[in-house]
Amino acid sequence: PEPPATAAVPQAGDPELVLLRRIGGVDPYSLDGYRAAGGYTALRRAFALGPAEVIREVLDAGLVGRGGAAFPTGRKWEATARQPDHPHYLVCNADESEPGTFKDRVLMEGDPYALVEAMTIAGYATGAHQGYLYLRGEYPRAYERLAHAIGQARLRGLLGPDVLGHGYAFDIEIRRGAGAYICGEETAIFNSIEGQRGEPRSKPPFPVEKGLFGKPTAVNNVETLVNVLPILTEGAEAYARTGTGSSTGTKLFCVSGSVDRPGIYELPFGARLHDLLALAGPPPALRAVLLGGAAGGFVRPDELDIPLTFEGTRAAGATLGSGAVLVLDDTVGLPAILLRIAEFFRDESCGQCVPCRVGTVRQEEALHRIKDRTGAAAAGDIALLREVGGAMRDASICGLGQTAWNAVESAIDRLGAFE
Ligand code: L3W
Ligand code: SF4
Repeated sequence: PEPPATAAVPQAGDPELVLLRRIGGVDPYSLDGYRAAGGYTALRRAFALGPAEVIREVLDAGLVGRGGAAFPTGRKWEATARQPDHPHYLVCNADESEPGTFKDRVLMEGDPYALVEAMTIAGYATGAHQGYLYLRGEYPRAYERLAHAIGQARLRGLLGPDVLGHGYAFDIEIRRGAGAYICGEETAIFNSIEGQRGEPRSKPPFPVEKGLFGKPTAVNNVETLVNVLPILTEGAEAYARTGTGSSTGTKLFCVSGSVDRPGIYELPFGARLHDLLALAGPPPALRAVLLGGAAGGFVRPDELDIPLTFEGTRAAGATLGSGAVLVLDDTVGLPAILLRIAEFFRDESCGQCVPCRVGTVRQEEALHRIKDRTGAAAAGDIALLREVGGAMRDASICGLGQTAWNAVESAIDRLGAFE
């Protein structure tokens, strides 16, 4: 098929953009600059509405989680807010570690006050007085800017015992990860913050009931939280006019691989994959696009018309995940890519449960064996991969093991890898 044409690229700072609007246009160290660009109007509106109405707005806006699982944010907040057990906690999952995902980094480095404001609103809505920002350890610049922003917000009464004079107490502590992918799993974050090994807990109970320190906790991804600002400033109805019925608003896509302009692109949900590729400068000979990162699925060059929505990508046998879009041209060796993904999961498995601990090793071994073989020689190992993959998907405790075979399965079934 013809490669998509190249289109004009909207620049960060463009007022047409929602989440990237201030990036590059405001000084990330300046609270006054953030306020002059509209900062803290959302928190004022939140205080005017009260916690229950803030949750109502988020529900009406149709906001769903941007970490990959697309769970409705308003439902999570409502469930946390109504728990009789106290204290409640808010955790921001900023442990951005999905291969090919770097959108939260751009938000945190370019617009740190937006996350501080959004966390304050989330804390207010869910009845939390303490927020933890669990930040990927390999993001030193984001750490420095967020720590500065939190310090300034405290000095100016935007965090602390009486936020904006409204009698609401809220503060944020940053905790930094140490390089483990699994610490981005929401319950492994709790263990890590509590000083335990970063291993996932079995769910249920869900964090909304028993989370950090065993208390009700709302955990949200950075991009999810930042979306709350336009919801409150523009109103739920206006927000929901962008996107589709089930995927409202805009999404940040992280485009990497064989493109001329890798980077972050903000598009309304429902844009087509070929629209996104046109912005990034597609390769002349496209082999496939891996959507959703290492846990995602492949899209073929004849499928670029799929809508970039959670429901649309699912229906096409792929996933939107956290927005990773890895573009592969026809010079790429698919077996080598699959092996790299398998190595990644084997490396990052926490080892707590057998299906994932053993399955990720067996998967990598089988891929090594079949890398240079095709046809009948590879068939036995492909059958083994299916069996091991099925066991990992059905019996692993957490998302890492449950999705560790997704990309390999998709490459075999949709791209005919090893044929
Ligand atoms: C209350 C219920 N809460 C579910 C909550 C749950 C969690 C959220 C989603 O992530 C994704 C995967 C990949 N009452 C609830 C409930 N919840 N039922 O909703 O839950 P879940 O279990 O569907 O997904 P998850 O395990 O939180 C798995 C993606 O994560 N992934 C990697 C992501 C990497 C990044 C990154 O680097 N930034 O995001 C890897 O698999 O797409 O869909 O909060 O508690 N009845
Ligand atoms: Fe650990 Fe893997 Fe089990 Fe998750 S599925 S708890 S990463 S061993």
